Parts: sequence; C-alpha cells; structure tokens
Amino acid sequence: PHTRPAVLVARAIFPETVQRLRAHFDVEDNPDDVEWSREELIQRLQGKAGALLTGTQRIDDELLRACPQLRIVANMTVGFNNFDLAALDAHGVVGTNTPDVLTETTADFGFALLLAAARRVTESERYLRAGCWTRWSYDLFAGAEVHGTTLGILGMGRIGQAIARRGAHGFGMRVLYHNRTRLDARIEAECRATYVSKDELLQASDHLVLVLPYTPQNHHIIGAAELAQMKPTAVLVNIARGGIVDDAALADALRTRRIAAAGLDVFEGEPAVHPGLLEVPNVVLTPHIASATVRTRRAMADLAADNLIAFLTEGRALTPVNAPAVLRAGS
Ligand code: 8YV
Repeated sequence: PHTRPAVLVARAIFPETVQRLRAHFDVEDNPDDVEWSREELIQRLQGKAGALLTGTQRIDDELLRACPQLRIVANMTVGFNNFDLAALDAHGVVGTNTPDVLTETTADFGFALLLAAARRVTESERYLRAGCWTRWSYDLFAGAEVHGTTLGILGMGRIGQAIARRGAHGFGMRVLYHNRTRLDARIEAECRATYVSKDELLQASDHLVLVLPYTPQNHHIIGAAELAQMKPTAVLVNIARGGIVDDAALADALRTRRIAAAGLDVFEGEPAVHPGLLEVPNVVLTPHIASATVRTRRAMADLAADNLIAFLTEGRALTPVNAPAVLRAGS
C-alpha cells in the first residue's frame, strides 16, 4: 500500500504551513512549541519521519545514525550552524535553509539596532517612562552621529550587502567591509563598499555591524583584543549569531566605555543573556527578532515547507546547503 511520507515539524509554525504540509504528508507538529530535548527529538524521528522542519536542533552524526529514515532537514533560518555538514554529507542527508526571503528585513533591523544604539532610543525611553524627564537640556541623551560616518561590515554576504546599500545610499555613509573573500568589483560598486583588512575595519569604523555565519573559525571573532582596537565612540551591532562576540568581554567594554554602545539581537547561550549586558545602560537588547516581520516569517515558513515538498515529491530541494554524492534511500 502507498504510504505518505512522514514529516516532523519540531517547532510551532503558522497553522497554514502545517496545513500545506498535511496536504502531502503525514505530519506530526509541535503546536504548543514545547522545547523537545535531543533524546525526545530522536525518539520522535526514529522509525518514522523522513523529513524534519527545525531551525535550532543540532543535526550531527549521532542523530543521523540514530535516525536512518531521515533524508532531509529543512531549517526555517538562513543560518545553518546547527548542521554538521560533513555528517549530513556522509549520511546522504540534504539540509536546506531560507536564504533571500529575509535579507532586506534583517538588514532593516540591523539599521534599527544601529540607530537605536547610536541615538540612545531605548535608554532615553526608559528615562521617560520612569518619570525622570523634567526639562529640555542641551546634552540630554546626546548620542553618536549616524549619517555621513563610516560604516563597517564584517561578513559581506546577502545581508551584509543589503546593509551596505542602506548605509551608502540612504545615510551617505562611507562603507568598509571585511569578508573571507573579496567581492567582485560590480557588487562593490553597487554597494559603494571598500574592502579592508579586519584590523583596519575595527580601527576605522564608527559603526560596526556583524553579519557573518557562525563557524568554529568565527567563534569570538570579536573579543577583548578586537574591542580594544575599536574607537571609543564606536557602536557595535550583532545580528549574526551569539558566540561570534565574547559577550563577557563586550559587557566589560560597554561598562568601561571602551566602546560607546551596542545593539544586540543574538547572544551566547540565548535565550539566557550575560548578566553584565543586562546591567549596562548603553546597549540595546532584542530577543533574536531581526527577521521577525509577519511577511518575512511567512516567507521563511513557506520556503522551508516548499523545500520539503519539492524534495519528497520531486527529489530535489529548492535551497539546499549541501549536495551529498549519494542520497539516503527513501523508505
Ligand atoms: C531565525 C535566524 O528567526 O535565519 C536565521 O538564521 O537567525 C533567524 O531568522 C532564528 O534562527 C530562528 O531560530
């Protein structure tokens, strides 16, 4: 008898997305958004699901050995540091992400954090709400200039380029970037961005935005030594991943005013936040929402679902992040 492929949706998602998947597959979802432990996830996958929709669960050799039916893992994220790519390749399992659909939205939020941190938006709102505002003063919440200053971008992929365009075209900023590889001249010209060394980027930026993938090489790429190279007036923005920044060192740099301010959407060990960051006033903290507009989150969910549908019905994922030489056989 013909059986429909089984799909496990490990996190709560739009009901419409689950409906779409149910039209093709036997779907087990997680409507209450219970945080499944790794053991529980493995148990739910075992002997059943050929496909998983997730975004955070670590997919590695141990899990793939324990779940030999699993053929595709669709992340509802553009970052895929939860994948051990070598393990996926070795087991013939396809991983997919959600590129492009969140680029502009995430770049918008990078600027929201940059502006909020530089212009002390949340700090001044806390002051107002606390009833402290009694009179105008010439230096009340005087912050750092944004337009016409130097914008540094570390990690010049899709989102980095979208931030560069905003800085150059919208805010008249001089844009510097550092990346593993230099972009071709056409893209540099379009973004009006100049390639510099990492040291030069740290030293010259008035505002430094981090948008690079989290890899072992990028762990704590911004630590005490890097913060020490930055201007004391500089603003740091992290919309990439926790772990790229040494949060303890950053809390220290903010407390001692080694740098002026920071805007952070991601944290080491999130949803926990380093207590030192919660104590300092000159940081804007948001709960990993850079891609969170209704339209973009729908587009991300749709693309993750479309990847599963395309792969399980036609054998080809839409936005794979790997290309195993031999794919795992379907059951
Ligand atoms: C997600 C993200 O919202 O796409 C990514 O890489 O970080 C965000 O867009 C987040 O990862 C959800 O887990």
